[in-house]
Amino acid sequence: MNEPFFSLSDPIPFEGPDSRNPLAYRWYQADRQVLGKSMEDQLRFAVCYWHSFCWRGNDAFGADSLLRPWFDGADAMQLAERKADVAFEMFRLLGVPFFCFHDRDIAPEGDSLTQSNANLWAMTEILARKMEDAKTRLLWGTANLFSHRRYMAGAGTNPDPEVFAYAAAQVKTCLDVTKQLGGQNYVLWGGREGYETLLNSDIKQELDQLGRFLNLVVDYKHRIGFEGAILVEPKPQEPTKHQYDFDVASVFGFLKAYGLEKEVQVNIEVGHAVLAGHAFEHEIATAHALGIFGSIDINRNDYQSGWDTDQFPNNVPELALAFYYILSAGGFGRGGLNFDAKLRRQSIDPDDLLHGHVGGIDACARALLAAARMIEDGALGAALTDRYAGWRGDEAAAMLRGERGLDEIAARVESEGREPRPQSGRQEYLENLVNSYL
Ligand code: XLS
Ligand code: NI
Ligand code: NI
Repeated sequence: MNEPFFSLSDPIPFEGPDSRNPLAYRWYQADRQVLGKSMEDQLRFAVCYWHSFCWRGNDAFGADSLLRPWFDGADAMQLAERKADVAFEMFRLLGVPFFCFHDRDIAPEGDSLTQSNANLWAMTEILARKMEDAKTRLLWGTANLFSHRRYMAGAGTNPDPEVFAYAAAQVKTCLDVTKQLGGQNYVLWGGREGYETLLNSDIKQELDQLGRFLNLVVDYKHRIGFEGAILVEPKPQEPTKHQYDFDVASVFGFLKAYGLEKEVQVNIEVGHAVLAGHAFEHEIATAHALGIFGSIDINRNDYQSGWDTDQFPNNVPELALAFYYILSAGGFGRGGLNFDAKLRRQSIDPDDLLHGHVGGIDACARALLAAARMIEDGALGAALTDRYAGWRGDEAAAMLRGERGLDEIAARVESEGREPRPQSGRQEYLENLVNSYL
């Protein structure tokens, strides 16, 4: 019997906004109905395995600061089991409905691909057994195609076809495992699918490889009858200088070019949007506009640092706007809200993991309530509808449908002789309106 890892044994209770208990929910009440669904079903929270249970607190200037009982020892599989025990203990304490992992987070890499696969299947069985007694389900699985040195020049985009093939083999097993565990989605984040210098990188060749790689994944998904969505996670840079899946719009262009825009959607991460110079809600609204919204990785970046700091989310007004765009477009569907967030390097106590998640969950719950008020009140939506009302006229609609040529439009404008009447964009009014719901 192992020592308990956390200080709590009972799940985090809901105590309401007035509670001073730091390990209680003040806003997140799983079964509270919001816009016709429980908070749990609206938000579909997931804990990510890598930051919570695999990261050692190391950074570019210092070694491990987080010392966990499953980090070092002779038997890697035993350590992986101990890690899984703590993971499921935390899922139970938080009451989260989902989790996410990389293949190498849950099971150690072996000396050969065969050995790595055997480790992965053994751990898959162990997780499957744990899931029988837990409410927590798998939101998505993904293959780690960026940590091992074989992937230093990319996986699908590697100049060496043998690395491409190795990565394909790794994804095949990871998809099998994700399906076996009932995963709702499968994610590909192209951590090293980019370049450090153009001097040694052939963009056309690498994009063709990446397009082939993704087509192979989609094809295999259909062959095994995996019902989850395939999601690409955009990020502009880091670790590479440039990543091909730069942002949502670039991913859409890439999907179109390789015939995948109906097959693949996006997993949007707050910190990656910020790195790309976008607001998070910009990425969400763009994905909806292009019909490729899938899921989100929730976290926050330090706005001054210039890298992906993966902090726990705590900014309610920012989250509220993001949720407004997600809910207005129909909510998460198969997607969810994955805490791709890690502790700060000095937060070395086990319970710090609980504080990070409780705060993040509460900030999201509070933001959900504000977003629901925006939707229920309808003033923001009405202002938007109003702004485009002109396009509902017959002539305007005919122009948009492509039924008028440039010459016909020109002739009409000249014959009518009317000057368009500028209208206020009302930005300050709208911003004040948003604040009134928070
Ligand atoms: C890294 C990414 C990564 C993906 C999963 O920046 O966010 O954690 O979510 O590979
Ligand atoms: Ni992520
Ligand atoms: Ni990230």
